[in-house]
Amino acid sequence: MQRATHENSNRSPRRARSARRSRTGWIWVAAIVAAVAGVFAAKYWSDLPPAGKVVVPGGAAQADAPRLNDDAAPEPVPGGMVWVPGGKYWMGDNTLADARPEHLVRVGGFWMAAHEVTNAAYAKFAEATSYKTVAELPPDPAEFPGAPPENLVPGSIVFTPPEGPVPLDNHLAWWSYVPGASWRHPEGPDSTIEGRENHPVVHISWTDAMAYADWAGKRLPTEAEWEFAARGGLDRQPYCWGRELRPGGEWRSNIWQGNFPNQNTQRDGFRTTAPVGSFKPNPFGLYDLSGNVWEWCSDWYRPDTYLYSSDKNPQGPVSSFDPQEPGLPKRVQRGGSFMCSDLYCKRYVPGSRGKGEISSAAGHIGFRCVQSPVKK
Ligand SMILES: [Ca+2]
Repeated sequence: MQRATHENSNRSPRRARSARRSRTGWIWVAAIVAAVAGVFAAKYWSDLPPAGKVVVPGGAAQADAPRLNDDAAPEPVPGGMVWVPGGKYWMGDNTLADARPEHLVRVGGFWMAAHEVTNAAYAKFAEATSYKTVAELPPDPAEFPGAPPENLVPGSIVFTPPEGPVPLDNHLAWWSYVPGASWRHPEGPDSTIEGRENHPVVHISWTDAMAYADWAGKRLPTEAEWEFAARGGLDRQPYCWGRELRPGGEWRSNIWQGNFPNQNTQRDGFRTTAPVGSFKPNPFGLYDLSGNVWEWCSDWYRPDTYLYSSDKNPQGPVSSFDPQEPGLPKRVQRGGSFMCSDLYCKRYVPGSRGKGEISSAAGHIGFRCVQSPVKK
């Protein structure tokens, strides 16, 4: 199952890179820090409610039926977006430690992009603004004291599948820091996005996603909005499209088939990213909310968010805390990616949560935008 790093390499890659380069000097420090953090994390996670013993905030008063708002979609319709009507729904997943308890939440209606942001769309933004993503800029030496200057080069984390089966407790067996990798060069400097214009943009950090959203006059979804949209009006179904993983034998999202991480049988038709809209949409008309690429949300991440969160348009906690990497500021990611495998990470289901350090990117992380209706 997913850990801080699961199939998602969202420990800060720049920090990880610095540590690797001065491994000898840091190994004992890292071991001590990990031991202390582990003890702390074990205590912390033991305080989270166990599966099957969930207390619903608000008690019986909240145990009424979920519903969809029936307000008509406001005009005009923003291009490429679909109306998500809002309403009341059961948010969360009691089978996952950081997604408990399932609880009733109200969200208002909003527009959501039908697709993840594509390479073509991000290219327009980059051309108009000359914006450079975090992966395209050299790391700040102040963040990595002691790192040799020649090692402070732009780059990002790229999935590099091993030759054969590997233990699933060490993500470094399938993730590599590749100098020159970025959204323009997803597998490294020799790769391009030519022919992949309608694929989701990847190697996008939270700050890169926010920059695009600001430019576009949009915003990132809250975690509650994202999950409401992903569930498509279905009540507590295990998948965004209903009860079955493959209704009628048909794959409904781009995830991983085969033995992760060395064997990808591509039964769904795609080894890495798929062009947006390659699979059927959910009942709201939204594509790829499950799999393909992780999608950033606006909320800070905490594993205990749902113990305290508001039941009305929750905006997330005021700060982040990840007991697996205390001190690193993390935001929520949702939806899983083409690397999600039932053998390792089932985070492509709608109630599950991911997380990422805000300046960290990787080859399976993208986003989509939402927009609030204009108030009359
Ligand atoms: Ca696939």
